Amino acid sequence: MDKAAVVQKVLKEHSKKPQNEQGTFFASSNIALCKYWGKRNTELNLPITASLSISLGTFGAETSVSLIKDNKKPMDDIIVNGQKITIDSDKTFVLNLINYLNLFRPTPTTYFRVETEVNLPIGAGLASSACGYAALIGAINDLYDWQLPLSTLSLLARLGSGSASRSFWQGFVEWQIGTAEDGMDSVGVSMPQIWPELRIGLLILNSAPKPLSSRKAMETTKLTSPFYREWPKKHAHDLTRLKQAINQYDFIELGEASESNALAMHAMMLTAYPPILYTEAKTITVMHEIWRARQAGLPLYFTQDAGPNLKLLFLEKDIENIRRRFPALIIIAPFKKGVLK
Ligand code: 2P0
Repeated sequence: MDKAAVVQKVLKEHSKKPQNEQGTFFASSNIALCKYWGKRNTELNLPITASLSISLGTFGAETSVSLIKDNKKPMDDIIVNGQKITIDSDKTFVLNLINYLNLFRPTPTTYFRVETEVNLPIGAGLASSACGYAALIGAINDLYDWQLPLSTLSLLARLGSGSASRSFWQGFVEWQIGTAEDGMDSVGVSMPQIWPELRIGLLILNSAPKPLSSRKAMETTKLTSPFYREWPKKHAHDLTRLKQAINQYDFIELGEASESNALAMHAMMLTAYPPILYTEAKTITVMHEIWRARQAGLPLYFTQDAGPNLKLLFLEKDIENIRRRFPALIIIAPFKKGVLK
């Protein structure tokens, strides 16, 4: 089954006739504590393992979508943070986006104007594709007034980018593997636990776009790393630990399981061919700082995605101590509104 067949199945009773001039939607970004790394179906972005994330509140993408009426140029208008993005400026990004938009056009020759404001560095492993595709399908749903439930938006967002399936809720979200071949049950599910003391720190060490996309990197890892066959086992263990930690509000367990999961993912990448290393010298320096702080009694952990930046995990009570050590840290309280200054 391809993406178009899935979309047809999901939207069989919905028309592609715009009901609003413009559709808009905001989606928070999310950081995986137990990672998605490897697909069982690359067409539908169906994962080999489940994954579990925490949402980033006000950090994300606000997108508006409308149809271009005077169809002089046969192309979509894509504007990100006020800048027009063309195939010449970012080929992969634009082609992926056009292919996704093809699934939702009223006619094959109707084009979209997509305008997005993202308040995160794009392409630097800070999950901007997650909030990007989630906000896009949310805005398309609003344009056509489909009123789809969030779990269906999650399914449709996954066709654009896997991690986008987790971007429709606040707090902890599990993207379930599902068993259906067409992926109808591979969607995000929100967890009820609220943990007001939990803090996420974004430590941006390099905001340049990453040289290798996660999409390519996870496929290379799956196909060439001799350790990939161990990943589902290790991952299942981490996921069980993490869910238990969340249920019991056990921060040490949450930190240990998350950090270990991220390190295993990066260790595995290093054994791929060609080897993949997102970690930079600065990343390692900070890891050592975190481990030293922990040895000195500070409950501080990190996770790392497809880039050199680190996301720190800690509790509200240690905020001043951590801010002193990492003055550039952007601190997010995922269960409270707004960004902490
Ligand atoms: C995650 N990452 O769980 C993992 C950890 C990066 C590191 O999901 O090919 O952009 O579009 O489904 O979602 C990034 O991969 O990949 C990602 P596609 P995506 O957050």
